[in-house]
This record gives sequence, C-alpha cells and structure tokens, in this order.
Amino acid sequence: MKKLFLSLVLTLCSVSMFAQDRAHTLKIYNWSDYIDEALLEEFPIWYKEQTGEDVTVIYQTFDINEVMLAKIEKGHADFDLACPSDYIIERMINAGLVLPLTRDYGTTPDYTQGVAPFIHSAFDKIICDTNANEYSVGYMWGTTGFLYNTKYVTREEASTMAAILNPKFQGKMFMKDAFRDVYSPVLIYAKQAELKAGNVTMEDLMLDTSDESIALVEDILNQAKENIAGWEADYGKELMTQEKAWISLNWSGDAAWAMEEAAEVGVELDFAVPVEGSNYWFDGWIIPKYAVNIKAANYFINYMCMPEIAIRNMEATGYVSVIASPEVLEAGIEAAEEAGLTEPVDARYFFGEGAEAVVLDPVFYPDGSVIERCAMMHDSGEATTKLLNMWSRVKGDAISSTTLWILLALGLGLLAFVAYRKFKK
Ligand code: N2P
Repeated sequence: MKKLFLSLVLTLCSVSMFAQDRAHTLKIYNWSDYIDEALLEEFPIWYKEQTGEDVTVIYQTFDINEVMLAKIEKGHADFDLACPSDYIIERMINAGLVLPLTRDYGTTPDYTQGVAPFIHSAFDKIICDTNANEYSVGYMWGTTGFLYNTKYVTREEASTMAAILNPKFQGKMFMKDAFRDVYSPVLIYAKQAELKAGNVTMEDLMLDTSDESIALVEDILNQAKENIAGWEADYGKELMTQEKAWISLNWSGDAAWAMEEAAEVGVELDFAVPVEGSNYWFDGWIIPKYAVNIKAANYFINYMCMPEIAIRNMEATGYVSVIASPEVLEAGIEAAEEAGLTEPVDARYFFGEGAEAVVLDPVFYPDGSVIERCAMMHDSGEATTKLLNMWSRVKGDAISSTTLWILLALGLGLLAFVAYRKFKK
C-alpha cells in the first residue's frame, strides 16, 4: 500500500515535473518503506520558510544498495540525494561518486550536530583517503539479527546464527537478499572458535573476503537452503506478521515495524542478535556526483536531523534515527513506557554518560553489550564479484551449463517436432 502511494506521488510529481524547473526540484533516491511520507510533503514548506525558494520533491525508492549504486555509477542518474549503507558509502566515496557537503544552511541552525558521536565515529571508520563525515550524514542505523515468531521459536533458538541450520525451521525461514549483510554474520558464526581464542578480531572478519572464507560461508548457506522459504529484499517483514514463516534474518528496523504490526493481529514477534556477533549498520545521505540541486539537498539533510522530524520518522518507519538529542532520548523512554517495558539497557554508547540504565526498547537501542559484539561492514572492493557469484550459486540464480544444455536440447527437440508436423501435412 505504502509503495503504491509512493508510486502515485512519484507519478504525479513526474507529470508536474514537465512544468518544473530542474533547479527547483529535489530528486531523492531512498530505500523503500524508509520515510514518513508526510515529511516529504512538508519539506517544500519548510524549505520556503528557510530560503524563500520553491522546491518540488521527486522521490524514488530501491530495495538493495547495488541497484542504487548501478543507477548512479553506470547510469549517471541525476539524483540530488541518495541513501546508501556504510559499505556502499565507502565504495562511492572511493569511486569519486560523492560530492562534499556544504553544511551551508544560511541562518537555519545546523541540526546535523545532533548526530550521535557513536555514528560520527562509525563514519570515521570508513576506509578512504578523506573524512567521510564531510561527505555523508547518517540517517538510520541498527543491527542484523533474527525476527522470530515466539509461538514457534524460543529466544534461545533465535539468539544464534546456528538457527539457519536448525532442522526445526525447515522451509520456515526468510533470508535477507542482501549478500553483504548476510556474508559477515555467517562468517562470524563460522569463525566463532577463532574469535573466542583471540586469533581473529571482528574487524578482521569484516574485511575478510578470502577464497577460503567465501567457501566456508557458501557451504553453510548451502546447508541452510533446506530452511530457506524465500530470499527477500523487503517483503519478509510483512509475511512474518502473517505467519508465513517462523524466523527471518532481518534488519532491526524492519523487525520493530513487523513486531508492532503483528501485535495488532495477535501475532507475537520478537528480535534477537546472534550471540556469536553480527553487524551494526548505518545508512547515510550522500549528494551524488551528478546532482543538480545541491542547496536543497543540503537543506534536506539538515531537515531530517531536526529532533522532532527524526522522532516522527522513527515512529512511522520503525527504524532508529542517528540523532541522539535529549528530545530523542525522551521520546524513546516514553515509547518504552507506553509499551510496558521495564528492563533497563545501557545506552551510553549512543546517548552518552547519563544513559547507563534507561528503559528503552532494546530492538531500537540494544544494550551496550550487544553493540560490543557487533562491527560495521566495509566495501568488499574487487572481491565483490566473487561474493556476488557465490550468492548467485547459493540462490540458484545462475543457470548452470547442464541446465543450459538441457534447455537447448528441449528447444531443438521442439523445433524438430514442429518441422516434422509441417512436413507431414
Ligand atoms: C528499509 C530498508 C532499510 C535498509 N526497507 C537498512 N540498511
């Protein structure tokens, strides 16, 4: 429904676009189901108040990073803003595809100052020759873990990556169709003994794309195929609310959204981050090289960082904003209270010293101990093709040469049959 609405907005915008001046249009390319649509409608009003200028928003969505990257890198699409994930921000900065931010907001306050130091330092860990914080401002962040139905799956079963091999879940699991997000947690699981022994670190594993490690992950994923009911980019969260599967490797934000939706129809879902370790991820706004309306793009980033806007956006999407201002903490505490939660988490890593034991939803803000066992992803550079090939082999995307020969033989057989019938007549 959301997507339908967005397409409608998009079409209407595109139609009126003919009459619009490109310099007064802001073209945004973001993940699907990843914004409060009302905020897109309100932005032009706010922008006019701040700058006296008109702007029309064109909003387009994608389901996976790589599609967005290809559109910009190969297609030179003229989006003014895009929202890649950590490892793709790294890739795009290194490929010279990102313009530096101006952070020139005229007399408007700089709300990007509210970004959590945790996210700021995650951007510092992006491997590039420049300061990534000058090229991107965070949007949302979270972890990767299992969304599960408490009727069929225990918390213990969902708290380990071994779940993907658990025979109990035969045909009952969704796998996120995002090779980069799945590769790392599976590798961490495969290398848990080495991790425990201190022979490797999480950071080593996040950068490990050796043939041996890719083969290890491929083997585990092949074994897990018995369990996998579908490879989904975005629809899994909804299907989990309909009990179409019991467990789904997912992003925390989609999990939060699904848990709330499911509760309304009496289905209890929960979320757990593997004990072996996982990824924490973040997505950030970038202004791509082929952007036109750089001024509005910078203002839009600033707008999304306003605490009240960030709070509304979180409520609508289930994802957690990178903004760590006192208002955001307050809203988080209120939401946890309304949900009847009582267990405190140590959220100092995000909100600073005062947040040692605050009652917050742990799907949104996991305890510091969970974050400690997670690390951020990096671009796999030239090894990306190897990873993608492995992913296709596991999913069965690539047609094997045997299948190709069979198809050819069938085609020839059909041709011969048709020719024979014609000849007989
Ligand atoms: C929302 C997608 C979130 C992307 N549908 C997480 N990196």
